Amino acid sequence: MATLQDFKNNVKPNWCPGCGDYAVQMALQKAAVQLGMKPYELALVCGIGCSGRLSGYIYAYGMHTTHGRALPFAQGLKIANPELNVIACGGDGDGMAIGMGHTFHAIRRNINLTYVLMDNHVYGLTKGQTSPRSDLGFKTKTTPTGNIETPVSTLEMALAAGVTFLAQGFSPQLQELTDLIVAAVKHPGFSLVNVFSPCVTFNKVNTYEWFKD
Ligand SMILES: Cc1ncc(C[n+]2csc(CCOP(=O)(O)OP(=O)(O)O)c2C)c(N)n1
Ligand code: SF4
Repeated sequence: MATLQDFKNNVKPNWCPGCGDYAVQMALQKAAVQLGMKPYELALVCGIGCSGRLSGYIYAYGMHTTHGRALPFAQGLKIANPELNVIACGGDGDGMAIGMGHTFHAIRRNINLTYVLMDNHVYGLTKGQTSPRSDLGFKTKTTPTGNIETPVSTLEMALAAGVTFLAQGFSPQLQELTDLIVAAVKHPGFSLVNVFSPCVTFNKVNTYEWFKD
C-alpha cells in the first residue's frame, strides 16, 4: 500500500506562501493514498496557470499541457489507457475562458475521469487579470474601472451540460476536499470538483474569509 510519502517528489512548489493550491495538492495526494493507488496508476494532466504547475509537484505521471487544453489531453489518455486514474487540473481561466468549449463537451461526453477546477476568480500566473469567474466590479489592470461582465456560474454550466458528478470544495477544508476527490474518482464517469482556492497575491477581494462566507 502506497503512503503519502510515495506521492511526494523533491520539487519545491513556487506558489506564493498562502496560495490555496498547496492544499489542493495535499488533498490530491491524500486522496490517492485513500484510494489505494500506486504512483504509476495515477496521471495528473494540467493546463497552464499557477494551478497548472500542480502536475510537477506530485510523484505520479504528469502532463503540463497547453492553456485550456488539459481536458482533451486527459480524455485521450484515458481512452488510450483505461487502467489509469486520470485527474485533470486547471484554473478558472483555463477551464472557463479559453478552455470553456472543451470543459462543456468533456462533461457531456462523460468519459471516466476527474476534473479538479481551482477557482480563484482571477488569472494568477499572468499577474492578475479578470477571469470569467471574476465578480462584477472587480478592479484589475485590465478592468481599472471594474469588471462589467457577469461572471460565469461553473456549477450551472456543468448541470446544463448534463454532469453526472458535481462537487464544490474549499482548499482549507482539507479532509472534506480529500473526501470529495475520493468520491469523484470512484464515480464511473466524468466528475467535476470545483475548488475555491484563493489567490492571496492578485485577488484581495475574494479572500479566504470571503470564500468562507
Ligand atoms: C494560448 C494561450 N493564451 C494565453 C496564455 C497566457 N496565460 C497563461 S496562464 C493564463 C491564465 C491563468 O489563469 P487561471 O487559468 O485562472 O490559473 P491561475 O494562474 O489563476 O491558477 C493565461 C491567460 C497562454 N499561456 N496560452
Ligand atoms: S499568484 Fe496567486 S494563484 Fe499564483 S501562486 Fe501566487 S497566490 Fe497562487
